[in-house]
Amino acid sequence: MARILITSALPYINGVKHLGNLVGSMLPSDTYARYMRQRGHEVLAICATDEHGTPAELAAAKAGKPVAEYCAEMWAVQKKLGEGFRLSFDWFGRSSSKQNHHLTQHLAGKLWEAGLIEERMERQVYSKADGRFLPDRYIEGTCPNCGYERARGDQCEHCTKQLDPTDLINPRSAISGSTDLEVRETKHLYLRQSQMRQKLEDWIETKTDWPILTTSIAKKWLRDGDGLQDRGITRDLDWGIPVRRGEDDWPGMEGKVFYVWFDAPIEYIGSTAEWAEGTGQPDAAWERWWRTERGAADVRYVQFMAKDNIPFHTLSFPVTIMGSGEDWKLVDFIKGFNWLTYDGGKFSTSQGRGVFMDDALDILPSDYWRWWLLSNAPEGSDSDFTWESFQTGVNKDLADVLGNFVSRVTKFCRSKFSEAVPEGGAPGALEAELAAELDKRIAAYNAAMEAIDIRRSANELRAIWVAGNEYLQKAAPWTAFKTDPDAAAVSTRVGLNLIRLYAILSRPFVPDASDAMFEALGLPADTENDWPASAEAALSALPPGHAFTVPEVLFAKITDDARDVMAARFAGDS
Ligand code: B3M
Ligand code: ZN
Repeated sequence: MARILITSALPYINGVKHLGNLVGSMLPSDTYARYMRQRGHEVLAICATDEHGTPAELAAAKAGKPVAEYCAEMWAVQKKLGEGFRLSFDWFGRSSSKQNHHLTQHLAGKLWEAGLIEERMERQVYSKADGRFLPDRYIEGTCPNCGYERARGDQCEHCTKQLDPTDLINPRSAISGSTDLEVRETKHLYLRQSQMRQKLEDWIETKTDWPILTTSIAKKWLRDGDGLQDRGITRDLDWGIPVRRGEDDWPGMEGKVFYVWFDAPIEYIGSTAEWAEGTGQPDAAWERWWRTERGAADVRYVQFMAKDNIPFHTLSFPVTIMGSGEDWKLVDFIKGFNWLTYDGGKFSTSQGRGVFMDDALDILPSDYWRWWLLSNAPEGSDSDFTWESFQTGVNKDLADVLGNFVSRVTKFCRSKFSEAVPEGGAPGALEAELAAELDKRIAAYNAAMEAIDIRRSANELRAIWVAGNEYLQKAAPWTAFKTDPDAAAVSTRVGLNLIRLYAILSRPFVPDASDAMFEALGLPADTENDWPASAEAALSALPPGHAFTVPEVLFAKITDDARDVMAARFAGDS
């Protein structure tokens, strides 16, 4: 049994997330966590809202609420939506928690002691029209690296380069559009990332099993000379974690807070500390996941995130925790994702384009979305959500293959035998063939899940569903029943056992359907942990006489009309 720490990138607080955000980190992290728990490993799955920074302040202002109140409300909304999608985080915390304040200030103090934080008089952009300094995201301009004209002051989303606001060419205020900007002097703290270049490079060199997407982005910014510039980690904002070193005031830094990207990854640790407190455990409980000298040396730590977050997780956050000189657990594996597009373009909050998590759950149950998103996860390249593709995935895979199988087998058994696993007959060549096929498929499914190849895992799972359907087609108990009732009893019994097997294997992808299958079979929920070691044994787990009920339709098909209505509803303003 291994110990696996899983974190999903923290959804930003400023609104309900869209399906692209969901599939870019939270959803696959849940599928992986569920799989690993079912395999008997000790898993801790952590997420939280990322609550600081100017976009939070602006969203609160727009909602006409104090920022603390806005964040508390949006946290509750996001937590509830996560539960609606059955995201099985052990804790969904908040980067504004007291634990994160404490840890962020503590690590800043350690970095200062280690000489890795420098005080600098910074020349910072001040907007006279807006009457304020314009940090990071509130300045837009042309990227000095790739020429993209709408780069933000913290990062160019086109080429992923981390930027400082003053790097931008032709800067303008993103609030007012004003170009009447001037540079004023103000003291700020810089994280001396450049001091850690060699250490980081050596560390990343050891990560030979990382996906190419992850290492290529990390190495690009490490080797490109200026990729590992020292980074400003403080901002002139009211909302955020006050700049202190440990428990002490930081002279000259009054009224400033840490930069959101400094404290956000620390919240992975903070949220784990929140979990310990929230579940009535002592600090030792979270430390054994994070402090290598307090039990975390044998933890495998896996992070999930969209590709624009990779530089912060391969460079900035490791600098923070390595540079502290303390025994913090470093990430072992980073799973990065490309983009999900919506009907050939971008999801857009402002234009109401695309499907957001709240709308999605209003329209259809979470399993439908989970299945399509995971089986089309943007791994090797970007993926495009279209309503046709969604309709096909739901109707073919879920309704025709999995749902139909469950319905056929249970209804047939009820009508020809009874609402109990039939007895009689003995497995023969067809069953041996099925077991051999399943053994091969389950091994492939396991391997894909271990490798966190989400699409490949979905394909293997689908193949396992298909194998059951093909078996049933060949065995044809409805025909056999007239001539050879024992043969019909065997294949019906195997069919019911396949439902049990599907409930277990499908659970990381479609947990509600798994629940429905367990319930129909009268099995306790902990049957999920009975991961099959051999198909032959799994196909006779339910003994003759075991009672079941015919479940409600597991998946309803999406009609062409319903599809067109949904497509029109989410097409956006333009
Ligand atoms: N909140 C993702 C974003 O808003 C960011 C992830 C933080 S992970 C520590 O783009
Ligand atoms: Zn760029």
